[in-house]
Amino acid sequence: MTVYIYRGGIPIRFLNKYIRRYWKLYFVTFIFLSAEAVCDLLQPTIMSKIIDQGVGTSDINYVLRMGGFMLLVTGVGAAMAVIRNIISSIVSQRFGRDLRGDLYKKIQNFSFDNVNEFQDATLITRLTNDVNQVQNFAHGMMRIFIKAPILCIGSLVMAALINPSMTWILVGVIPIIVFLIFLNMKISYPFFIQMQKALDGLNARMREYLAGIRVVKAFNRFDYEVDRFTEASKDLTQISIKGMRIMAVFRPGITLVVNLGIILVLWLGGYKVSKGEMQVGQIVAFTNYMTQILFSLMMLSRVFTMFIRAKASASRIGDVFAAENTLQREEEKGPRQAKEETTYDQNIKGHIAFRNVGFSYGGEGEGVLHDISFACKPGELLGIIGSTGAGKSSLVNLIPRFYDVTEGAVEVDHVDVRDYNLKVLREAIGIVPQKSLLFTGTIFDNIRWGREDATDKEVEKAAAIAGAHEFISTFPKGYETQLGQGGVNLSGGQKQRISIARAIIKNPKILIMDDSTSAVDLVTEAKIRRELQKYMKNTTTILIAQRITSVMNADQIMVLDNGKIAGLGTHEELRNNCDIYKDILYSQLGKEGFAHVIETI
Ligand code: DCP
Ligand code: MG
Repeated sequence: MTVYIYRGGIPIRFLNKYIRRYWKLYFVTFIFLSAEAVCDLLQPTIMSKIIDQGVGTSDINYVLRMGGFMLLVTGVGAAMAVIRNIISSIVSQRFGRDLRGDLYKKIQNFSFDNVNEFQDATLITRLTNDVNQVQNFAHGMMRIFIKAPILCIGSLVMAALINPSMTWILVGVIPIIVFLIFLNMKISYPFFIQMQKALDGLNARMREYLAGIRVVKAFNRFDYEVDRFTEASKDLTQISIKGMRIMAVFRPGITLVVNLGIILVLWLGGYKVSKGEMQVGQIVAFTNYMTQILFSLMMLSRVFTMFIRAKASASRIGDVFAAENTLQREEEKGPRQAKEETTYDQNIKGHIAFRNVGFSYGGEGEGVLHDISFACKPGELLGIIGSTGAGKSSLVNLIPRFYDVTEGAVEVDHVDVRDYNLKVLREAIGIVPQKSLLFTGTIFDNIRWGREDATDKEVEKAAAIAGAHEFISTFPKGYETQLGQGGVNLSGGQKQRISIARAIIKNPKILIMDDSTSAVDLVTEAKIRRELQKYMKNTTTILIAQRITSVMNADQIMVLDNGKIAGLGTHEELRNNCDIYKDILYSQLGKEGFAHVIETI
């Protein structure tokens, strides 16, 4: 499979858009942050003045005056912090919302190839955890980004103003701390990336398990699944522990360096005080500035850790944004340009033609379909039969362009499907997928999902054709019955019939039913078929089936074998000419025995 992910570089250019959108508010928070920093910087100096000039000389008035001033500075700082916090929360929440929304939209537009490439589980982690990481960083920036450097440099300057002769202690300590922080980041960066990957693995396991919980229980494979989950969980734990261990070494290391610096200040300061070169208050202020420097550097390192995580997350999000939609890619590559707003919609009659179609997933490998050619006139019924894996679903998926052909062309009304506006094309096609998927909501909503403006009567009519009206009526709440996620409170056959109703309410020109009645009993299936023939006369229908009885009456039957057409014709023709068809026929007639009876029901 071709991979469209950027492996090199950091595709985080997508962030520019949000930076452009929010930079003004960011700027405002930076102003507030700077003001906060100035307030913090003033405190130790004021304190040293109170100690040396107020307490030292017993000047109570001075103490009160400066104390009041200190209170004012603190108050101003606190007020700034509150306002800045409000703004930064709003901005980061909005930023997260926008990013998540855009990402979701992008994923919505993904072709099936794209989704296969990323897999559901990683898309979910990217949509949730990765967006959160980036959002956290955006928030962190507004809390500390400007403040930390101002505090750090400001403390240095203020300390130098108090006593230049001891500033060298600070000048010596800062580079050591910076170096330690840098080393910490360099070592821990790969772990964060691994952590994210391990989290993906864990999510994938969990999703698979939950989706298949019934099978797991039925096969008593609970222990096996638990083991697999534990395995994934262990991976995450081990990597996290390694990452944390590095933190555990560096954090105290940094504190140690600073404390050594403070000891040096106290020791040297004590000596200077005894010699009358310095005052006690100045030493207090000095150690205060020292801790502020430590504090600001720690904050900076926090921002950097956040940055590292956010960078890893952002490039994972960037991969999604950078993934080219494989369908669009085809359009750009080929000579054809998608015609905007083509007016085919009114006129699509439902003529389908495959011209020497070859197809393989991801455009590589030996291919799933080979040299498929056939045509269906509007209103015709084409039955497709063939063993599992023959390529039946793959063949019909080419018509609504879930995938694009690798060779040849698929035409609807003599126009290449790649020349249609995708929306217009899909509007004309109704699909009942092989695996029925219903949504949370009422039965009514699920059927009307096929066409938003369908009336109650139309919904009922569609349900009746699909053979669903009968069983829906037996529910106490009828069409208002709530379905759980995936429609768990319906039987397989009931789900299939609702999916059929959902497809036919669209009144499509082309109806594709991919093994849609496999879970329906033979009598009901025959009934549905008759109804379809009656009401969908003008709809070209492609019916994939396992049972010959399902396709016996079709205008044409295609026998698909290993991606090739092994026979194409009516039941009579194939019965005489196609060996594979004969085999299927005899095996099924032998097994079901009564197949011929079904026709007469
Ligand atoms: N295949 C693939 N990637 C997919 C889907 C299918 O590589 N996303 C492969 C698996 C099969 C081949 O393509 O070897 C044909 O698969 P189909 O789903 O088209 O097969 P059928 O629909 O005929 O099988 P079934 O009757 O089981 O539905
Ligand atoms: Mg199939």
